[in-house]
Amino acid sequence: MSRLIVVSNRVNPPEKGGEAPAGGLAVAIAAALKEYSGFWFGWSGQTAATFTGEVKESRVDDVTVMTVDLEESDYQEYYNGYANGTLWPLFHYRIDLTAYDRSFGEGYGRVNRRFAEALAPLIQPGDVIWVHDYHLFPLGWELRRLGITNPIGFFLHIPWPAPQLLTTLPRHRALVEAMFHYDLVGFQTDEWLWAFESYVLGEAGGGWARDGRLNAFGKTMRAKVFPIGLDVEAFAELAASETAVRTYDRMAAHAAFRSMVVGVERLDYSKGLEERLLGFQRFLEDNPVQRGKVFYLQIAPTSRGEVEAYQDIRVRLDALTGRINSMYGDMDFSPVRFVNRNYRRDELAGVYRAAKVGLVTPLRDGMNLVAKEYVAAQNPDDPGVLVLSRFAGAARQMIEAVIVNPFSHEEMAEALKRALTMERAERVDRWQALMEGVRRTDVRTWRDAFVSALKATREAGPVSELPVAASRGWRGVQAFDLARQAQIRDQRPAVGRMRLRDPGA
Ligand code: ADQ
Repeated sequence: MSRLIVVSNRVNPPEKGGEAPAGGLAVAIAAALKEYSGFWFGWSGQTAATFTGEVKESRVDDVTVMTVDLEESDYQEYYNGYANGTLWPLFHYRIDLTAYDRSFGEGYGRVNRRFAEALAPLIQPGDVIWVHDYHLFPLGWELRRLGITNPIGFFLHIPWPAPQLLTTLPRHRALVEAMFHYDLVGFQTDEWLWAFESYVLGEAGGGWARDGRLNAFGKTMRAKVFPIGLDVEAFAELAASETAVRTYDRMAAHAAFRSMVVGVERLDYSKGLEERLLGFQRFLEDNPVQRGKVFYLQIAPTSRGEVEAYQDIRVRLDALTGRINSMYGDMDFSPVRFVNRNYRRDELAGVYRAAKVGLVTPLRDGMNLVAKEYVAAQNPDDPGVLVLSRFAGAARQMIEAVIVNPFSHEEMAEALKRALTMERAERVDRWQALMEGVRRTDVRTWRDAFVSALKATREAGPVSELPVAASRGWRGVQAFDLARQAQIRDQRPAVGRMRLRDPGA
């Protein structure tokens, strides 16, 4: 079997039961590497006075990792700068927070070149290379420049922005052109794929080959949807562990005679935490009978604290929490608990299970694994209700959740009321359908589908037929939009696994 080389910005396999923060990407990649031979390559998380390119090898929880240190200026320009100061906000539709600084772009290009130069000597014929996320768009191109001809795929964990937003980025064409040096590019949902194709057709004058591959910049590649999922078995093990059960008991005792609503995410403006607090406030305002009977626990550890846009979120959330608690609290009760720290994943599983409502309401999110974890942790006989933002990639699959628009406080308040008062039979119906989807689209399905599509794309050889010329340009995009919309409409009933009674009817 060929080796799999996974490349991502940070290399941090989550240690079993470890305290280290485990992002969705880390959890998913570690699960993928345990079953393939190969290694995980990326930044060690350390900075050095000068870049040496020395690769350090180690084993973490059965995964071989190869890491390089970066220079301090790399860290500032590439990581804090271009990746998290420019691309992250732009790709989450926040052009108001997007920093366009020439030095950031230069640092980003430099680190991608350095990664490629350190990685290239480790690649053997027959290896399959899988690059992850927005930190590394140009890596495939850099590897090709160094003569690497192996199959290389790229998966984007975050949304892809609409062309109208992407074109605000200086040198946006170079970024998209870089993607045409991969054999396969994967997106979380049809919506992000659709936005990417719109750019390729409308801005880059590209088109489709007859076999469905995309052609632009004189190159051909395949773009496809691969929704990421959980390592369901590992999560079930965590949820059944002693720590999870102990945490559940502790939280359930705490929530006796009261219902707990839970939110869990990194402290990030894309996750909609302020809007969520305002929605909860509105719920208390509109439903006096619920006051004192419900509390909302928000677990949100600090992330990317060196990036300016992240620095004042905590202050604003503290102020909002204080306001709601002073308005609706009592001598012995606070309706909002805001906890700014990481928890072990087994503890989180216990907290999820004790919560009557999982409130997952990002303003924009590639997929969102917390939504899936919340569902996977529930008691099948008496499950809680998932309230999910329509702007999370997960909402394209998890249609049996209570879907909300997080920008509307009224809608959030109504959704909370509906979730907290939902009859057991309906909760069970919804949960069964959601859990079936979580199982069906787990991390193994995601990994295997991507790796086999990457190999198949390479085996299919060069495209023999020219692109369909009629689909080029903005006129082509209009026709394409209509066709895609019809396709999405047609797919919806197939995605839904049950028809729910409409409680509002
Ligand atoms: P993230 O933005 O990190 O991931 P998400 O998918 O929700 O978002 O994953 C978060 C992970 O971190 C979950 O596994 C969760 O359990 C864990 N976590 C969150 N808060 C924690 C805490 N306080 N303590 C410990 N663990 C915590 C990016 C994209 C997503 C995409 C994933 C995977 O932004 O849209 O779903 O990659 O592709």
